[in-house]
Amino acid sequence: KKYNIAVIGATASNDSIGTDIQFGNLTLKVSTLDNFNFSKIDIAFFAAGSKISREHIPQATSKGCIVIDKSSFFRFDKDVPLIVPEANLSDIKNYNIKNIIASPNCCTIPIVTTLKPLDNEAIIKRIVASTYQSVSGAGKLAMDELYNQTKAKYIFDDLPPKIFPKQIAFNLFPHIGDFNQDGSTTEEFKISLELEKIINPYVKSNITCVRVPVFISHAISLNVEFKKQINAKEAEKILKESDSIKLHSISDKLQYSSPIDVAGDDFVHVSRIRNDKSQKNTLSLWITSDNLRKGAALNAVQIAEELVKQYL
Ligand code: 2RA
Repeated sequence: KKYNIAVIGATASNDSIGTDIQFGNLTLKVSTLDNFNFSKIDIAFFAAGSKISREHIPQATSKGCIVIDKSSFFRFDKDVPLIVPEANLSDIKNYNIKNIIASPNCCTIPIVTTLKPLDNEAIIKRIVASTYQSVSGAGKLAMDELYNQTKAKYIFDDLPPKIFPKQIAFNLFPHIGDFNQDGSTTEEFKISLELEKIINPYVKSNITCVRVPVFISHAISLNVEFKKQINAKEAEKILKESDSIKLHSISDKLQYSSPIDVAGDDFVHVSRIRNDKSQKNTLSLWITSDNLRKGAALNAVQIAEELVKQYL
């Protein structure tokens, strides 16, 4: 769908002033966020982390601009809808309480895209998830660290970690975000709360987030217990109906997807759906998605499209 874009601007910190970035056929000069005039902007995407969102979003919304925020800063504010269009689009109606809509964590998005249709049918009781998160989730410098550390290893050199807590080349670790008092990490805690806000407040979850030496796309192993009867075949039938999911059925030749297979792709790939024989009404699944697309930018763009379609 094409919309008429009258004004489009790119804004960032002072370090990036004057830099050129491409938007389709346009070249945009980056201006400074400090003096940016939001009064001419209908929708602003904030993708610069919690500190910038906290400091600058109120200034944007006070000028009548609607903000779609990728940071976690407003996600748990009861007056800010946290939206994954495939899962809880109806919550978007509350966008105008604060003129802010939050977009969830890059793992929450593929999880709820997959599980909400199953919840509608069989009601989720408990989710156990282990994530395998690529380094792009931690930004460009983190991608550079994996690249340079890997290269260094091949010439028997060592590049000490700067961005990550441990060596990421040829390694992995269960440490994303900071540690909480109870031993969980902030990343794991956020995903649990987001599942409750999007699916329903009674969904229990246990999450372990792991950083892996992959550049793009996250993978997630899920074990999900339902209140009502459901089996793998029924789940496949339900998920086949979703336009946002590519299902890799056990009857397919290619039975599963890996991060490299899905990088650059807009779908959530669901594979290896199987009955958990240790417990009734429980399924295991494997999902992969491009964390920069459906896990981030694409979800924010989908929110904007729905906003335009329904309200602007
Ligand atoms: C990560 N989920 O992968 C984070 C980014 N928000 O580090």
